Amino acid sequence: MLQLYFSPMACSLASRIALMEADLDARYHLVHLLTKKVVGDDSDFRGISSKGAVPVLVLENGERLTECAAVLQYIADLKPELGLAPRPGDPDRYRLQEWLSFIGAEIHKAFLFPTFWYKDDGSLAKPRARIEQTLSVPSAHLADREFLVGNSFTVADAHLTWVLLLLRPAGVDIAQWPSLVSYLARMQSRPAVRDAIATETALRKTLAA
Ligand SMILES: N[C@@H](CCC(=O)N[C@@H](CS)C(=O)NCC(=O)O)C(=O)O
Repeated sequence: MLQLYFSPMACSLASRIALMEADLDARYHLVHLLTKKVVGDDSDFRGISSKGAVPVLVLENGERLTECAAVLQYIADLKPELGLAPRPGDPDRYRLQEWLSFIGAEIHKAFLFPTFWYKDDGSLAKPRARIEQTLSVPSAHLADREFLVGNSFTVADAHLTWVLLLLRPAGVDIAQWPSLVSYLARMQSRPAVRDAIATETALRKTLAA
């Protein structure tokens, strides 16, 4: 069985959404990102991945795959008939990779990561200013489209959904991008997305308690 190392409402949420959209069984291991401990057996998460970051997907053959973009495409390719990623060779596959890279590098690492991990001693002013310009890209793209790539839900939508959910806790008002507001509502109306978020919201509360 697949196994996912995750932390509640971290970027690994996109992988959980993808697994649930694909209706794939997996064993989930909760990681405390500050202590780098796997909750339950208290083992050192760095023994699972030297990167110390989620997601880590343990494949059926025991290999471990990291990085959202790779993990998401791997999950999508387990059920190609669902179209969670355009098939290799389809020009839209590159569009999917284009979005996964943009979300991972320009939104997650350039903005969300420093906002949540570093003390705001004034150094966050630049990432904050830049996020408005960065989010205007998916906002314009989604003004007349339902999904990021093609005409159906892909793992790029799972990734962007996670990013948009974190905007409010990161102190950014999503209301300034009406197309992103309606996109997020559309994504959250999907049963798999809704259930994944509900599960991780509940787990996050447990961790905080
Ligand atoms: N480039 C990685 C970034 C993964 C990442 O930063 N994950 C965060 C959670 S959203 C994490 O585990 N951070 C802990 C750390 O870096 O120490 C990816 O796209 O998967």
